[in-house]
Amino acid sequence: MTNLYSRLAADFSADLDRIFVWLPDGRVLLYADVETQSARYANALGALGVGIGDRVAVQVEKSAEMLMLYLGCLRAGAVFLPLNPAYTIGELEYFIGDAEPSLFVADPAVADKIGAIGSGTGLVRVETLGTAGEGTLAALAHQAPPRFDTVARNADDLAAILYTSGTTGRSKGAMLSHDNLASNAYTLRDLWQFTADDVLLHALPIFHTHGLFVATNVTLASGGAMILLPRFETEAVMAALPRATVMMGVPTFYIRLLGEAGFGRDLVAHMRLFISGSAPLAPDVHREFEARAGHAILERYGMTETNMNTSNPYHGDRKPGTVGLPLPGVDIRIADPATGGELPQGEVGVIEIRGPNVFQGYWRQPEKTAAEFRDGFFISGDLGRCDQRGYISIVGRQKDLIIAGGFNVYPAEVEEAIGELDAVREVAVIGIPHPDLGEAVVAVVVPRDPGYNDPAGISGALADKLARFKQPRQILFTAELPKNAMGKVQKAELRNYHAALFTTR
Ligand code: MCA
Ligand code: AMP
Repeated sequence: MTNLYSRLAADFSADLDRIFVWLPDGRVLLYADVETQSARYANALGALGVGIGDRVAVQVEKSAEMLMLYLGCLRAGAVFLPLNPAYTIGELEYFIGDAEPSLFVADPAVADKIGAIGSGTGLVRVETLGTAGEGTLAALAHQAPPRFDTVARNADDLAAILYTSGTTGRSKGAMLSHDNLASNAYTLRDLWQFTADDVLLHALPIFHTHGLFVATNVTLASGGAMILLPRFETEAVMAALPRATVMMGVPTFYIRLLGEAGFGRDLVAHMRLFISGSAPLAPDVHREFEARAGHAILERYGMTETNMNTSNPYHGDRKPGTVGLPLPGVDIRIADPATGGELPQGEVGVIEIRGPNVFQGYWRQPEKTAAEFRDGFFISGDLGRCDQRGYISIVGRQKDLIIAGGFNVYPAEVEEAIGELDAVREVAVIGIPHPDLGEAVVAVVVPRDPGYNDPAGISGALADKLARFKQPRQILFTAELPKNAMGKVQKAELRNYHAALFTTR
């Protein structure tokens, strides 16, 4: 039984009258509805000619319908490929050309634009799905039969492809198998002691590992419920907290809650667990949260390519500034970045990961895949150290990456988009500490004309090229960039120089 859906259903079908999703308007979705609606989507996919192994690209706003489509894809053996709704047409062209989906599911409001992308990209078919269950795919699904025999899959067969950007070149599609997702869901369920009595406050996006796999699969694996909010809005989250038992979030969620005078012990007294990940949780935020709320946030560490790797313990010390211990069944080594040799305990090296959680490779990029593994371990690009008790701390990154509000931004991609502009001679993109987002994207530009000083001109030119979260929060101008003897831009120096750009919390 290696189809992820079959494994989840074997557990949750013990009680199909339980609630899976609470919607913001008070409506609910029962586990019985999960069975029938995912079957309808699986049948609709079949009617559209989507076969086993075909990619289904999905760029829609967060909704319970989208989750039913995800499960329908699993059941039909199709490969679910979620995309951030913030991606521009230019970005989408690349994903479509690379993944060659046989179906693209778009938000009804933007379907025309997707259709206009053209056949050159290999796009075969566009259907629509809206948050209230409207759209052509939804209509087809609602009329389709409510039963479907979930197809058998092998452990390594693909369940999903998630695109992740890279330091060089374009995004790579991380191929995740049914077994990758299942192993992680059950490990986390057991470690974090999820049960059918849990109610997860879900305010994360569902096009990434955190909101889609960690939050949703763990809830399904335990037969629990989720309060599905469209996005993180502090007021709505505060209003929903009294009905929840667990929350998962990026550090910005916790920073924003702490910014509310009304946030404190009374609101969260009944909560069982707060989990943080996707970006570093500052130790002072951890401590302030514990003092104010009476809960030690449980920080864990993961990647798109590997799902979750480490977690602070459920029982025992949740150490601020650490990402905890390797998950059961996951091997982690701290290696010499140059040689791959394992380093003595306490030394800083690159974090390398091996286990059933580690992906199947990058879609159609065997060389890139090979380059990121050694001795069977995946090279994360994160720098860390392990203490005497086995707790791992992430102390830096080998990869040139900015994490803003839990979203990853690769400077090379932003530099390329800005560097193409006529007004720009040279540009360096860096991450600067930001009180709300953790880090914020900043561009330092050397203009061709020394008198040029028009940040709005540059940001305007980026609007159609880059998703909003990748666009710089500030664009600064300078006569020259600091460089080393090899002519390489000294980003650390630039970061230090601009470190106080954003006011403190
Ligand atoms: C939104 N904007 C952003 C971000 N989010 N800009 C930079 N960084 C961001 N993260 C844009 C909006 O489009 C908006 O643009 C403007 O910034 C102001 O948005 P604001 O209202 O302040 O933000 P928000 O919409 O409230 O969003 C902030 C957020 C959100 C709640 C932190 O970014 C979020 O939900 N992040 C979670 C990301 C996540 O799930 N990552 C997991 C990746 P305009 O003003 O033009 O409209 S999975 C992963 O990393 C691994 C596997 C793991 O370990 O989990
Ligand atoms: P992505 O591949 O987009 O899913 O992002 C994964 C990256 O997020 C990791 O390689 C880390 O750099 C970072 N990350 C995830 N969780 C944490 C955490 N708890 N602390 C620090 N960095 C994290």
